[in-house]
Amino acid sequence: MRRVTLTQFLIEQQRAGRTSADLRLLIEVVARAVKAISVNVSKGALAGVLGEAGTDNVQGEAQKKLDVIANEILLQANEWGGHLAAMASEEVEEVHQIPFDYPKGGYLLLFDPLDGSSNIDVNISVGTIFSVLRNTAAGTEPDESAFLQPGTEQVAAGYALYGPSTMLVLTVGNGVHGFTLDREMGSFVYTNPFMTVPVDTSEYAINASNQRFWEAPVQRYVAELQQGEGGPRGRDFNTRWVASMVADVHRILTRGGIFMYPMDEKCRAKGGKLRLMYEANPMAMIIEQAGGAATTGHQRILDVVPQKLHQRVPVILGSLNEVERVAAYHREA
Ligand code: P6P
Repeated sequence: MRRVTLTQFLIEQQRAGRTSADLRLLIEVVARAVKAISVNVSKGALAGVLGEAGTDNVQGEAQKKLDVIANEILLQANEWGGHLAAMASEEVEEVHQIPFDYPKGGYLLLFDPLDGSSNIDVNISVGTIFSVLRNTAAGTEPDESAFLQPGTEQVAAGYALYGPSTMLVLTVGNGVHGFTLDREMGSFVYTNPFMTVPVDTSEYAINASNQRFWEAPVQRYVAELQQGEGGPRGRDFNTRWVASMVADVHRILTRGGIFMYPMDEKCRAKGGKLRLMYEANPMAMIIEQAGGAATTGHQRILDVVPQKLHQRVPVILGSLNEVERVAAYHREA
């Protein structure tokens, strides 16, 4: 069977009026950057990129952590293309402006360059998460306020998963589509059209070591799951926790499930654990586009109006019926 690549998929989305030429270019550039990150991630200890920053590599340069390298790859890949007005990264406090000698475009790119990087040193899957907004700011240097748009304003969202295979999962608002990197050809092959989240599941993902910190609705929900067949849910449930959001979300997109990093007493002071703009929002767009749901417990994640670029939110997402159950328990509390 003839293989369709990411490039052909994006040209066909543009031909159907679902993406602009600039958005297509932006996604192609991010995909190329993700391939470079995948090469670095897959080298592991062979490339001396593991462990903490601060040591010197063979050239005597300051050795950088892999997430710093991933951040630099994404920034440098996207600076010159002329499709962006500015960028924001989990790794960088301030908005990253496009260098003055490059043209600017109409989009804002936000990303977590290497999410789950604490798993790198133990060779467990990690990922890159990205979100695209339209630039609404006047002037040539958008500041933080230009980025503070609710997740409903995203024009595209996606992630790369550096697992046994490297995959790119993407939505431009017309369903969720998965691509697998063919390392020999160096191209992303369209392997997973219209990925959907089953509305029911018997699998849940949460860091159970935080149980004593959870709020009552989550305590109630998880306790019912743990009671299994003899409890109010009438069936046994299974649990998974990779501690790499991209891996957990990808599993849910592939076979269903519910992922929870809810508000708890430990992270309350920070507003939650996960970041809104470049973790929760892109994943929420993907999950909703795949027929699932994503809530803070009190409101739809995509409706949250951001106050700060790096703000955190509680995240409960995945199979529609389970997420709605947790949201109902919050309403009843
Ligand atoms: P914990 C990784 O650091 C991350 O941001 C997400 O990818 C992941 O879901 C979560 O934190 C894991 O948190 O508290 O279980 O280590």
